[in-house]
Amino acid sequence: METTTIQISGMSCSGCVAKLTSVLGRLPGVQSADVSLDNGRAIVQFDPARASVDVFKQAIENAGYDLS
Ligand SMILES: [Cu+2]
Repeated sequence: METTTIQISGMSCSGCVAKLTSVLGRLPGVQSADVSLDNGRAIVQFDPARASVDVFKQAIENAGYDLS
């Protein structure tokens, strides 16, 4: 497993956190997604053979948030 931290801008409430946690958590190869509103970031634990940071970033943007 690998862990990556992704900075996200545009989250404004716990609903955003729940949405992104769900979006990231559903991606193949993701073991856990820990999204923090206060820090504006997601910490994702994943299997590098099945998932990549690029896929996470794309999913975050598709959900309507920006990468900072
Ligand atoms: Cu929100």
